[in-house]
Amino acid sequence: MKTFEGTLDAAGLRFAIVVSRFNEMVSRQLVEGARDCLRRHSADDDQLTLAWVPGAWEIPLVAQRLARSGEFDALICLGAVIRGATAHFDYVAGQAAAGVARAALDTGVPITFGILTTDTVDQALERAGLKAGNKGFDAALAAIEMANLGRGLASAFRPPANGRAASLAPEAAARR
Ligand code: INI
Repeated sequence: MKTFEGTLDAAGLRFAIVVSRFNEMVSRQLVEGARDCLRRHSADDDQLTLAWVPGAWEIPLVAQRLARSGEFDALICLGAVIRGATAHFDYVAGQAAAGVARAALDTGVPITFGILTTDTVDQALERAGLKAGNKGFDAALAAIEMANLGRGLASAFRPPANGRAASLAPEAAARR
């Protein structure tokens, strides 16, 4: 049986983080968690790009643009959408999630989802380095695994004749 599983070695891989400034105290901790994870898994700091956007709503467009550049093996999206008194939360959180998923599917580049969607600030802080871990770290770990899985799949399966590459990150793979 052929089995594929991405390793957790980030050496030589290129990552971009897209993070929203809204609820910045939380977002900064998520970025720290992601950077900590990348460092601990041997990523090179000069292979990391960081893009700040105003809010989670703006994350998908920038993620899609960076993914399309072909410069990255994987992207990590970070932010915090915290429920308020109105339905605004549902629109922002829902579209951020749908947009990130679409950017990944449209480009073939792995894009992980570290955007917190919580009812309270405390719940967000707990997931940004306090008692519930750091979801930025987790999203970076998933990005490393998916980037390596993409490499493994790219070398095992040829792109089909219609030109759509089998690689999770076809442009990045082509540059290697
Ligand atoms: N953006 C967030 O990232 N988190 C939030 O909690 C949030 N709330 O609650 O409003 C939020 N709103 C801003 C939104 O993402 C856009 O930046 C804004 O609507 C401009 O397009």
